[in-house]
Amino acid sequence: MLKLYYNPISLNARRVWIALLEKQIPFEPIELSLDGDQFHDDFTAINPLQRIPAIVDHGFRVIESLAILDYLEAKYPTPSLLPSKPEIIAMVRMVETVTVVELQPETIPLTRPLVGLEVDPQKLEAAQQRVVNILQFFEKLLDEQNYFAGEQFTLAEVVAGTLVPSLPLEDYPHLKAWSEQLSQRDSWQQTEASPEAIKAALPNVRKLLERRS
Ligand SMILES: N[C@@H](CCC(=O)N[C@@H](CS)C(=O)NCC(=O)O)C(=O)O
Repeated sequence: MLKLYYNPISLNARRVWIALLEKQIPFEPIELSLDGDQFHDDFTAINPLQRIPAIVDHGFRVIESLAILDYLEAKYPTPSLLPSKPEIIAMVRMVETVTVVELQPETIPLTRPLVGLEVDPQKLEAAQQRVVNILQFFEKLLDEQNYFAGEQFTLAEVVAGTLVPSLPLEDYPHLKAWSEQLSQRDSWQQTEASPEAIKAALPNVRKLLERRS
């Protein structure tokens, strides 16, 4: 059976967890504490980069959340989360890339004060401005449609929908409605980290952020 190495508060792992649930792929969840489990030899043999998520599917190992999503889509194509129309592929890839490459790093300065770490006020302001630009862009993309690619739920939701809803969305009515719609799905409800899990993980989040600064 496919094995998923994850932690309940990891956004990167949640994407994969949601895709597995949406596609109804049976899997064995293997929780790593992120308090050192990721550095153990057994896991390092699976992911030399010592990060989650990782999957092992009948002996085939994949790391990096976006690569795992592509693998799952190709290997388990039904239900499809990436329709083949060129415009839809472009939209999905654009939203995925903006989320992971542009938006996600900007949330790090926003998170630092929440775990008691200092943040340079100029860096914080620049990050806040960049987040606003990206949310405005996403808001326009959604316009009057239910999902980024139109009326079909795709990998754009799986990727953006695990990060964007954690940001303040009062000024973005389309994103707010989209986020509320996603929160009704079983896959979102089953993978939502409890407030207790988040609170318990804060010291680990602090350590992870310290290592990255
Ligand atoms: N680019 C990777 C990022 C993975 C990542 O940063 N995972 C974090 C948890 S969300 C992690 O395992 N951190 C462990 C560490 O930094 O020691 C992906 O998308 O899969």
